[in-house]
Amino acid sequence: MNTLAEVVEAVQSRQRWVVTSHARPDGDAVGSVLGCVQVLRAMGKRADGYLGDGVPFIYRGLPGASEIRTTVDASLYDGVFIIECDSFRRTQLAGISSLYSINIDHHDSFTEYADINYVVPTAAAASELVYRVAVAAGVAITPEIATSLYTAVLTDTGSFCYSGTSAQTFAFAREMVLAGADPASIAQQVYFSNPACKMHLLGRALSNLRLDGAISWMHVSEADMLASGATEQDCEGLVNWALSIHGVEATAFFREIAGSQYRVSLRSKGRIDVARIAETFGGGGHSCASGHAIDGPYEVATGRVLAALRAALETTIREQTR
Ligand SMILES: [Mn+2]
Repeated sequence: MNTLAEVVEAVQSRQRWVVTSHARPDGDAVGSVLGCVQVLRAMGKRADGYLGDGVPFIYRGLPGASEIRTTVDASLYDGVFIIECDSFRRTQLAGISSLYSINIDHHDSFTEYADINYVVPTAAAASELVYRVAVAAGVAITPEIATSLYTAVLTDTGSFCYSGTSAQTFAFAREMVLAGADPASIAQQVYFSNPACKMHLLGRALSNLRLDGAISWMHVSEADMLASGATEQDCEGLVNWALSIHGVEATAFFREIAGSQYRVSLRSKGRIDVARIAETFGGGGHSCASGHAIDGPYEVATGRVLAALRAALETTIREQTR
């Protein structure tokens, strides 16, 4: 593992940077990339933001979002700065693995695949690490940088609700507000600007809600997606509705994708470590929020995932009553 100083030195010793994050980007991925691009430019570098899947609708108002591109010509760059990915492949950007690489991440399940690796699992959002880089490099936080980094921490903590949220998280958020992030207008943009199709999809997902003791699950099929006019990005966050039920400890959200496969989002209120469950299916994430893919058919996929959740729950109960 490398130090913050080594990250800054690595940036300073190369001139042209690709800044990127994972496919199906969430608020942390988008906000951190946009903030990082500005930080690197303030360090005198050429820096451009790339996201293999583009910027989701609700984040297109962020400063610099319209500049983000989806494919990269690596020959134009000296290095790639990768935010919260466990591999080059997670970026879904072709050609970048030949570049000098920096990996910054805050996931519990991480790998040290890059030339420089800086991972802080106690950080509530990757954007906090971008902020640390900025401070270490002596970069002043502009209102634009603050807006992007605040949006990232707001969304990655579930509006400061998830268990990773600490005094350190609020200290970071405070710095962003002092630097010019406007909490009310950012919340308006992120939480009160949903496309109508997402609400129709939510209705279908909720009508598929199932409950068994402390575990809940729901799914959306390709037909649900089609009927509601929704796209992949409209699935983000739906899983939280199934977790919001009294007495539910963990939940699974199944999204049907091509070829009888399912993308699974797992969420926990804290007693069950869902990162460990996702890892057994080839995925990963945080102890309270993780994901993985699984082969169908639906009954087989749900059977396997629910069995893993029930086993984890039983283990937790046994340990707590011991
Ligand atoms: Mn994150």
